[in-house]
Amino acid sequence: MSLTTTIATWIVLDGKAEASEYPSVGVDSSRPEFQEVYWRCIALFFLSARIHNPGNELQLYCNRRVAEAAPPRIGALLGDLGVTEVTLPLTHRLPPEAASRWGNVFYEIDILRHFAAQEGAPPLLLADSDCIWRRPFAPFEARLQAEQCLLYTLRPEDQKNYQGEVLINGMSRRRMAAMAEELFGRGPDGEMPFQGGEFSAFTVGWCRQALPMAEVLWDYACAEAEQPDAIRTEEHVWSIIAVALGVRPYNANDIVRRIWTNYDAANARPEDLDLTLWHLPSEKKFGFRRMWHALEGAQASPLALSPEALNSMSRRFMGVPQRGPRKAALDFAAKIRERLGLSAGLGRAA
Ligand SMILES: [Mn+2]
Repeated sequence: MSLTTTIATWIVLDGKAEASEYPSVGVDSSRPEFQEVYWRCIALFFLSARIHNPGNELQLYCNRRVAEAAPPRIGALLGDLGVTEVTLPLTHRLPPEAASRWGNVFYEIDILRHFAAQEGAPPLLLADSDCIWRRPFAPFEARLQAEQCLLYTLRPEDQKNYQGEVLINGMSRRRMAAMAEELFGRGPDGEMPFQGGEFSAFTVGWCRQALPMAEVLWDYACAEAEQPDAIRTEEHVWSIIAVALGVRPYNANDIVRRIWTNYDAANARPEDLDLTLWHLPSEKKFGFRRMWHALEGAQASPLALSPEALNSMSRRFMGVPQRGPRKAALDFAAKIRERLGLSAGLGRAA
């Protein structure tokens, strides 16, 4: 079996009862408009993954069948790209009162469990769907084999409120360090590194060590759901496990970066052009939407794009390292339309 890494992302399609809020997308994750935002990201994630990584297996984890859940053109594209579908129910969901935001991010534990059971599988690279591939992963295969797990560690300047006592999405780094030490006997050497949940790559062997730890942490997340300073997101789980298993901090930071391209917090920079993967949380409803529509409306098949042509599109549509005046105007107009749409909707309801 080939040892070439499988490139994967995931989507959980919430029903009405499980809906929760995702700050950069919207208030109700069960609505089709909300889910289409993610489907467009998935389309561009896999298109860019395929164009830059023609030999890698591509995998989509989803709690429903793609054929019945995806917009038809995106479902068809995934087929053309050779994306393998893994239908996997979400079994790790915090109770709604504990998770008004990001209610389904512990799906990654379901994915770990599924992957750990694969005999002799090649490594798995699991990324958020709001990521765009810019280069092949091949140069990092040897590092992944050597280190067994690669993670993206947020630098203090990339993360607001980085100090020990401050809660990062609901949990302090001090508490993460304490849990690693108390539960697994190994804390951080110095500062507690905070791992971004948007990127992880690991071997089956590493995953089999991590999975029972993730299950223990999941039990704590449930037991402490009503408590302040406790596990709330997959990032907390990744951060604790990484320390406990001695993953070298920052070992994927030359591969991927969380790039903010919106008005108040923009941090894109020229060096981002050297990265392999861009994580673009603020482009879900802007760059991803427009780039997908541009490709969908084009005569030629998007699969025929060269890596260079694709990169020049993603650079322009995502505004990295700089947002051009046309994108700035379109983003602004889209924001205004969204506000108007929202208030019109409220007006009808009232
Ligand atoms: Mn993301």
